[in-house]
Amino acid sequence: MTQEELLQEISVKIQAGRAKIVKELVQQAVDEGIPAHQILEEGLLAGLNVIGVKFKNNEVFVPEVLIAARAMNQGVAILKPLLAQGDAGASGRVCIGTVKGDLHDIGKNLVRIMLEGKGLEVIDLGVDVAPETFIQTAREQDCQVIMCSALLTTTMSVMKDVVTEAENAGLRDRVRIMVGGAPVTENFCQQIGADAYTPDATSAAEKAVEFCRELLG
Ligand code: B1M
Repeated sequence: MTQEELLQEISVKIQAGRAKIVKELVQQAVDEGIPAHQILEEGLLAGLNVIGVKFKNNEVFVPEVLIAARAMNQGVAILKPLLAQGDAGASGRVCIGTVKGDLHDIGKNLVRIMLEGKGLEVIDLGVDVAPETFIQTAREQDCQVIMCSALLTTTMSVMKDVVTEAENAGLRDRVRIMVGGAPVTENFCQQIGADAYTPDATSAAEKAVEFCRELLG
């Protein structure tokens, strides 16, 4: 199999939700020297995107998407140590979660991997996180950054509530609020008064490091 065929096969097995085979193929790709980010983008995420389109067109349903998502997580687990490699010299503490009403966590988990790779301390609040939980955590654990992820257009508005609650709690000058996830845009970020939108996990981690540096001096 060529490297291109191997990545294509990973995508196909993601679509079929074959977690065990995905793990084996991802390991094979790593052993063959394909860069982790390429395996992620052209293998795992490519497969999940196909499922996403089929889901939208009612060609597959929640159970198939769930199985594909599980296979995705298994593949990401193999890549995690490689994705997280890098300049782990930064310091700071952030909390991250998928906002209330939203259970999508694959993107959030990728952001977490990149944050940890930079050396930041990450408090992962999981999914379905209420605004008050973000605020309470940031206050009690002295976080420099609150990071909110949303994948549903219907849950994006919770991010505005996080900004409002941070203002009400008097935290706005010492905590930065970052937003992201497929439906989120720069424009939306500005509208709700958040501090930064980033389109992907790598840029999210870079921006979080920048905010931590700025706040910690
Ligand atoms: Co859902 N789902 N889903 N789903 N699902 C979408 C999001 C959808 C676009 C599918 C579609 O219609 N094409 C659609 C949303 C439509 C909309 O809102 N306009 C949708 C829907 C409708 C639903 C349900 C309502 C379906 C139903 O029940 N009828 C339901 C909602 C459940 C809920 O949350 N309450 C639902 C359920 C599910 C599953 C549980 C089956 C599963 C999630 C499993 C899991 O996450 N553990 C699932 C999945 C897998 C998807 C798709 C197929 C894939 C999402 C994903 O993981 N993408 C998705 C279709 C699609 O996106 N193509 C879809 C890969 C991930 C790496 O991308 O999260 O964007 P993403 O993260 C990127 C960047 O956005 C960024 O970094 C990541 C990597 O670079 N990023 C950040 C993310 N967070 C960030 C935070 C930051 C910065 C960057 O700073 C803070």
